[in-house]
Amino acid sequence: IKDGWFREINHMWPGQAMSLQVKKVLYAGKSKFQDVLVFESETYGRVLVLDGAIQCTERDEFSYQEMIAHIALNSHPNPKKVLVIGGGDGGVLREVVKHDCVEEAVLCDIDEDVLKVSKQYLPEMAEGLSHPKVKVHIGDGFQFLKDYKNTFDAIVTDSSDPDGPAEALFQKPYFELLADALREGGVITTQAECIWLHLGVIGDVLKSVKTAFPNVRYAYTTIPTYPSGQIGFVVASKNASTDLSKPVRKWTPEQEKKLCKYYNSDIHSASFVLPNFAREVVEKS
Ligand code: AAT
Repeated sequence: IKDGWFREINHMWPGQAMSLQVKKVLYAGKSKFQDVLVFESETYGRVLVLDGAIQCTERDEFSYQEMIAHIALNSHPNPKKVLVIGGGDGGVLREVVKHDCVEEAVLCDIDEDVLKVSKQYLPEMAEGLSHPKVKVHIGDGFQFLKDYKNTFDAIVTDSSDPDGPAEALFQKPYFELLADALREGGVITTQAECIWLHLGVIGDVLKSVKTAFPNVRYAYTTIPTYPSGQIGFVVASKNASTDLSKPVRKWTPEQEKKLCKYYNSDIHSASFVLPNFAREVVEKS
């Protein structure tokens, strides 16, 4: 933070940096795994930053949390048991428990400090952590998965970027563990970066996921405070014949408006439509 502005400088997006004007720093510390910063911004509400990278802001977090959760859950006919890897702020859990069919949602984040500061400073996201259907585990997502076979209907990987504690969550052995941890018909979504910056990463992740799943797609959402304003998800299912771009369960338009600020069944389908330069990479990978 310099002259009252936070700048998101990172070698993963060289030569550019999202800047947010800071009203007040609320928390700045070092956890066992990463630097943790929370500040009140002038125009985006409160902001959570890990190792210098923006994880969420109160103003636009719903775009990412709704899309990564509901694309997976509405691509499964009856998800009962759901796992979230990462997502320590609780926002994805808040979305997962909106589905009445979900009986249990488990979260595994590596960093308990993220949960602590979220409970203290980001209550509208952290409410997901204390929902009665939710169980929280602190630990590495990769290690955690090794103990679960044939258990979950949907797994959402809401992880930070690949340089840091989340590195293993972008590699082939992780996707094999995900496939094994899913029950028949299971679905995943996983944070899969930006078409403007990370086509190489996206291609590699798609290739790895395709070795473990027969049905693999890339969808995305728009969000001003993630690098270049766009972030995607690799979506995959164990069922080869499901068209992941067509939700198998839908809320009514009235329910959608009540439950979601971003997601609706039209945008679910639209989020899989890619511009030519990205489509080429996704189809080749
Ligand atoms: N919903 C907020 C968005 C995030 S949060 C990413 C979370 O992943 C963090 O809470 C971090 O502690 C957790 N995490 C990192 N590595 C692991 C791991 N190995 N196992 C479990 N949890 C982990 C993502 C923001 C994306 C930013 C895009 N630039």
